[in-house]
Amino acid sequence: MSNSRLEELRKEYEALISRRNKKYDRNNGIYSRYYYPVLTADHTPLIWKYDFDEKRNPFMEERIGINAVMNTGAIKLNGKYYLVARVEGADRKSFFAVAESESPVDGFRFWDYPIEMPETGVPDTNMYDMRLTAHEDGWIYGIFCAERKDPNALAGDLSSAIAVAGIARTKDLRTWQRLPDLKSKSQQRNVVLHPEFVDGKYALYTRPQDGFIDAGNGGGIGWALVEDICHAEVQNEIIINKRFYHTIKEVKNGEGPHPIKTSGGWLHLAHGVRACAAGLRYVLYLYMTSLEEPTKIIAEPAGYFMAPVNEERIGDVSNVLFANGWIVDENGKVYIYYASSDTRLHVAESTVEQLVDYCKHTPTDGFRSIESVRNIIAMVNQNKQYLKY
Ligand code: M1P
Repeated sequence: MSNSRLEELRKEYEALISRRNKKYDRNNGIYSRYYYPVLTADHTPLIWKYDFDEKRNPFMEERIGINAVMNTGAIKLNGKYYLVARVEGADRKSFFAVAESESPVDGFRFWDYPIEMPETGVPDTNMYDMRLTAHEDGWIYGIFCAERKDPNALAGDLSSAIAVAGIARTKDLRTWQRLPDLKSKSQQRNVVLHPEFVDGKYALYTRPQDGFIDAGNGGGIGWALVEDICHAEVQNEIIINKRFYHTIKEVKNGEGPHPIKTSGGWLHLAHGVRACAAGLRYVLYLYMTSLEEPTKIIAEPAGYFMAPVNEERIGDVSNVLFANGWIVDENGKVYIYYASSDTRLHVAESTVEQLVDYCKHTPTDGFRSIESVRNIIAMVNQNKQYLKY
């Protein structure tokens, strides 16, 4: 029985991995979503989950459960597409694993082994959401959230945690060198390394937060320069992308992957969070900063760029889109790897040109209903020749 069951599992698995993806026909002119998720829990290798030995596993039971595959770092190396995904086990522990493909939109297959990330002197309870940066110093850095129980939690409080930025580097995604965690006065999540030196220093996008969940007084996406990445410390932190009342990023925001350098400025992808009766709603937005002054915002469309739709709306943490990886191809195409509801990973396609056009020509947020109406009136006035009444 077990042999035939294993055969069946293998067939299903190969059919899933080799399934070709397709673009949705309908789009908003800015990007196109692809139909199938690029990675799910079902994409994780059978050899991670099943003991293939019939004697030890006569019923061919799943021995290790995988709950979700989501928020991924992304990079193209030697012509191949690599995702360093957040994999979450049924035991709630997240870890990193590399999936590789010849194509940006399908065919992703995990390597046989997940990443055995080296630790610092302080053990990590959980690790997730790696941002990959091929830095001009020659290393590929992975900065991620390292989570540990709050040592000051009251007895009986088994939930309070501390988030810090873990830093590791590699040349090949296989062998990782762990560096000391980022030192910071506040907790930090969503820390991202800028790909170039700025004034001879490493530049970090930060997200200071009062607590593990609450951004609190942390005013938004921050920026800090660091002399030595092997002993990184946030000393002077400025907020470059602020949160605002009654916007999509009222409660929290966070940098996605590192920004893309374009002739018109640095193009950023980020997530914004607001609260509603259904809980927190996470959407994606874009903004641009100046090439000369990377802390200066030069464009920021109002509202979201992508929000959860259809099945994306439902999952372990519903109503969430989150992205920490994108890849720009040599032909200017951009592949945005975004996870939905902390459950599965999707891809959307655009081009640098389209995204910059979107950033530079979408009205900015006027912060009040009347300003939104005025934006529409201005649009209608431009379209006067097409008016019906
Ligand atoms: O559950 C939604 C997201 O919540 C956190 O993001 P943030 O720090 O911005 O609130 C992270 O845990 C992220 O992994 C998760 O997708």
